Amino acid sequence: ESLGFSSERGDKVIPLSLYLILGSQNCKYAPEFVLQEAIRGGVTMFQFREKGESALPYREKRDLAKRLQQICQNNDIPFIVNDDIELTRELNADGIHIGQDDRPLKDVRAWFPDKIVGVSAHDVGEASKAMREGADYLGVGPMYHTDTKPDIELVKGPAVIQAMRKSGIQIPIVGIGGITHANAEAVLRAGADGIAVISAITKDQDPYQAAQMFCTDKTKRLDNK
Ligand code: TZP
Ligand code: MG
Repeated sequence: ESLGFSSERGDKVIPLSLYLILGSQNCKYAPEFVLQEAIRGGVTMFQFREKGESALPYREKRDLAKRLQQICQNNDIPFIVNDDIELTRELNADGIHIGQDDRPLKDVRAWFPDKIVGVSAHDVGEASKAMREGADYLGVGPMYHTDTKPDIELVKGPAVIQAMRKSGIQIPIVGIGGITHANAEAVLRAGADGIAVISAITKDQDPYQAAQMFCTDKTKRLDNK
């Protein structure tokens, strides 16, 4: 059965325009509410990233993941799991996102040939390698300073995406890290297919409106590419 994000030829269609990432640790309100509202506001893809000191233990993490997956399924958007092979399998998620220090891409690609596999890349070298090894998309950052992730690399700015495009990286790219309504456009202009955000949506008083504001003319998010 064909979902909205997989084409009839079997190619993966990855709707990166507005990629929301969250775990319970990021949310001002219940994660289910935040996700539901953000999807209503225009979020096109979702990643469950339960991480850090206050992260839930496995069983609760899995139960929350299931509820969020159901919301994604109801709205026909991909449900991606951050860096958890077991959870990806158990829920039959649409995809998995891995960082440079997680399980090797070659293995993950082989285990999940039909799922969306995303990889974090911080420079042209990491991006080229991930592309060669079959990543479906790249998360590139941090674009700007962020307090959301304690162990971030140095701020790269949108220029790193430009450099990746110049060096022939053709696969979908999403910029991440410190992205707000004010700076999203610069990330897209640098050659990103979309933006990935946590706090700009999860910490907002109105997650619906926060998502929707990324989709307005002001930031020229959608349909201009
Ligand atoms: N990877 C690089 S920066 C970052 C992650 C997960 C955090 C992004 O969060 P925010 O709140 O959108 O800056
Ligand atoms: Mg990781």
